[in-house]
Amino acid sequence: MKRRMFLTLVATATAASATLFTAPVAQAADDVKIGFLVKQPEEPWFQDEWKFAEMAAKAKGFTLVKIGAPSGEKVMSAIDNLAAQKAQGFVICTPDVKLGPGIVAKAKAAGLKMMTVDDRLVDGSGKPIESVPYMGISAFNIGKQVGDGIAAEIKKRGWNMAEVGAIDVTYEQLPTAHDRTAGAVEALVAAGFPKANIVMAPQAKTDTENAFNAANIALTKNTNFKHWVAFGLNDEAVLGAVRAAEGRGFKADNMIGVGIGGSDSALNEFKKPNPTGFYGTVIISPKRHGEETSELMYTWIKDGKEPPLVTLTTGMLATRDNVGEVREKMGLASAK
Ligand code: FCA
Repeated sequence: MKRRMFLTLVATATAASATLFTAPVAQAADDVKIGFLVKQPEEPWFQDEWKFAEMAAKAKGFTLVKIGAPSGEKVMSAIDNLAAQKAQGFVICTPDVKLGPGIVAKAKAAGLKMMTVDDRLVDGSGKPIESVPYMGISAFNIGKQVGDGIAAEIKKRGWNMAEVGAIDVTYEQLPTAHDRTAGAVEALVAAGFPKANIVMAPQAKTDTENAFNAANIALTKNTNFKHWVAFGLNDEAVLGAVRAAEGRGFKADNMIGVGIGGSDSALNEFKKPNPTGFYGTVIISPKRHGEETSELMYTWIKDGKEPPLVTLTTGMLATRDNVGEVREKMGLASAK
């Protein structure tokens, strides 16, 4: 009995002080809180997305809750957590698109609005879940820009295409990754690159280490090429291939790697005093993917206006020679 009284007293005191402490934020009841979940928080692209989401939060006056969610379990507990802190919605780049139906059900049960970014959720049969608003890159076209950039540079260097191998770092279980590398292959072949010289290098995870391992196998199995080129779903994939090629003596003069992204992984490579095999990147917009998605979610919560169901963003090819200009054109220059 005594114990219960004590507990009641503590609870009352806590409640009282909680009221006291939150009192100054008078409009707390209709404050907007938005979660931003990303699958690989250590990747510079996602750091940039968060940075731009923070900018939107500051400008609009909502609270942003950044959560790294590298597994299905983490996504599920993050949604519970958001609901417990009275968030009204979240933006997510899922660790696995096949979690789609589970995430949709969980968000619905928790009463949270949801929008996806970068990677689109799929249903049990692998089709995109069209009812969930999505902002992604125009993957196939951006892949084509990668392939065109590589082909132009091969021609500029006067290489004989028959003597060039292409490392195609693939991650087929992710539709946007498939579309990006498929676009690059199509553009290369259209430019006269021999299809037989394209070597698939499947990576187990979308990071540099796994791309390095995949590319090493491709290089070991194909010792007949004089030069190499490489492409993949992002900058990290291409950096892995570039590092693997360097290990076998294919440096800047004999390697043309073109990534997708344009965040620190690529920028740091361009800042090195001497060029590397990482020749270029198609810069995409973490500003649109971070800031605009958060603003769309904010408007949805505040005014009930649902975001467009599909928004596809574009990119621009940049090399170490013009990266500053391209970032400027894309409205990214002030971000660093
Ligand atoms: C996917 C990739 C990221 C980034 C993003 C736009 O999520 O894994 O590296 O390219 O699309």
